[in-house]
Amino acid sequence: MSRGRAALAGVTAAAVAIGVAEPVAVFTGPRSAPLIAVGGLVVDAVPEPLKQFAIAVFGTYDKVALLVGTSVLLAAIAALLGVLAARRLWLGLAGIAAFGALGVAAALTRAGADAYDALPSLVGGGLGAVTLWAFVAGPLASDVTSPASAGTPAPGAPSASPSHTPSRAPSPSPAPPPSIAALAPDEPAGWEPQEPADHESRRRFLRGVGLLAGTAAVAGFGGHWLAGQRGVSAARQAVKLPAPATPAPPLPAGADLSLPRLAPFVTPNREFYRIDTALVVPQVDPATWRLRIHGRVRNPIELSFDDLLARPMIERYVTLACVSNEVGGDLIGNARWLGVPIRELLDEAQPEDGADQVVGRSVDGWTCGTPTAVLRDGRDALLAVGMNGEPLPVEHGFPVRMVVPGLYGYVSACKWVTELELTSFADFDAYWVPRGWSAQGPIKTQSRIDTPRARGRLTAGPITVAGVAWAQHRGVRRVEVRVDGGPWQEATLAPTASVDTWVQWSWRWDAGPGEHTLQVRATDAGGETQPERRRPVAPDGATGWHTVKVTVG
Ligand SMILES: Nc1nc2c(c(=O)[nH]1)N[C@H]1C(S)=C(S)[C@@H](COP(=O)(O)O)O[C@H]1N2
Ligand SMILES: [Mo]
Repeated sequence: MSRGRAALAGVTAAAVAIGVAEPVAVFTGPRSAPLIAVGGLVVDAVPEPLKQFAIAVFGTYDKVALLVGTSVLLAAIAALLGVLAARRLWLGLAGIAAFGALGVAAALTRAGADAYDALPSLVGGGLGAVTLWAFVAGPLASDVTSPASAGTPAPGAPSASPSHTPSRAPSPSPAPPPSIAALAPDEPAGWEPQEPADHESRRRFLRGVGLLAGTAAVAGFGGHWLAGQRGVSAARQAVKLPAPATPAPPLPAGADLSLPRLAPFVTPNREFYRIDTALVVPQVDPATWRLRIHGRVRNPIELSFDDLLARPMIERYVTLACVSNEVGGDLIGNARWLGVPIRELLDEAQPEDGADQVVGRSVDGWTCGTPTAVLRDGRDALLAVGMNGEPLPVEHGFPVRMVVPGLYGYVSACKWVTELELTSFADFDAYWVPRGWSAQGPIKTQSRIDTPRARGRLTAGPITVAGVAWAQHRGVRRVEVRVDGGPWQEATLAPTASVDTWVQWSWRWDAGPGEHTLQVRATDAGGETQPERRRPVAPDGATGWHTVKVTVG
């Protein structure tokens, strides 16, 4: 078998393995599909600098990049396994078995996994192995010259070893001189002499590849689509949100300056940034959802979704921000959230003394650690069910998530939350802490220039410079702008909803021709001004002044 054919056989076997696993995963859940399960392991294991790189380069599309990267790597390994299998069939089969085992292990070690989650990898691995065998030593093997010949060699039979290849069945035309055969033992199939038997074998091989790859694709994409149909979007549409007992105060007139390119005061749900470690969005059925408040509490509580909806709800504008947001970045959004104050639930559960951390745990096992004191200090920390008047979008945590004003998302904003566990910071590190991020994550004061854009070309004359600034739960007192390192000039702040939301600002600039540098800085209500010093996002949020260069003509 030529090296090219062997590699193609390996890739086809891998495609069959991954493809047929998908329809099985329709029954066992999308996270048990081998590609997703192993991808999840990679997400959790990727060294932090690399993940930073991925977030920076691919933005919120880092998951697609990860899956594509994983697939390319898998294809390369599969090609290698095919070549190995052509030499020693058992080596290739052992390789497939190892990958199947990896898939099983990955599926079984995910949060909330059960024994059935092993099935997609087992079925996929099994059929992948049969495929490899069929190409190397079975009915599709290239050195079986006619269907009537020798029959089907058993796995591991001599036909799998390259030494067997030269002694192929006699052919009508003279065989190539041994010297040539010896010089080029692994020539691609297409280079071989056009003997009828060879021709026939190549056709059979290619037909096999086409048929199996096609089946794998249909099974893979079909299964994936079917699994999507089993999601919770229908259940989400059926949710009737209660009216808030305390609605959000109406937005003050002028909170939204409605300037082109300026972020709107309320971020529409479909434009709201999304950050999480989930390779497939968790589908949590509100009918079976439960929230457990447990750990170091005197009175553990368990709530159903209906229990939660029956409680008085409040509605608040809160600006959520990601610790990975670079200076000037857009991993921030402002929404009107509807939910139950976490404080009230904690009061009922009665945390023990010293239980200074509340660990929010998601269905997918992700955790965040929030100071108990922050959740009880009177701010509007919510178990949210509504976002801008709709049930939470599935990617934003349906049916229930945490929203805590003033803290970065990674320490507070648990999506698809199912547990609040009272513990202490000394006793438990949440997901991002052992990965190098600070256990405490108060949001740093920041400001951003939205218009004009960096490298913009403008006409001389009056120009409105505008953007947003935020210092959640402290509030923004002042925003200043300067041009070309000149004196700081105070911008006009638009009215805003509360200290928990960002604020829009604007400043009239009489722009003269030339290259100019615009800079912005904000001061919070406590009088603290953003430091000039640039710090990276890790471990607890970036600092520095957003700086934009423009050309005025
Ligand atoms: N279950 C779960 N919740 C999570 C995360 C996650 O990875 N998994 N990421 C957090 C982070 S880092 C941020 S910034 C916010 C983002 O919320 P959003 O995607 O709704 O904007 O969710 C938080 N909640
Ligand atoms: Mo984040």
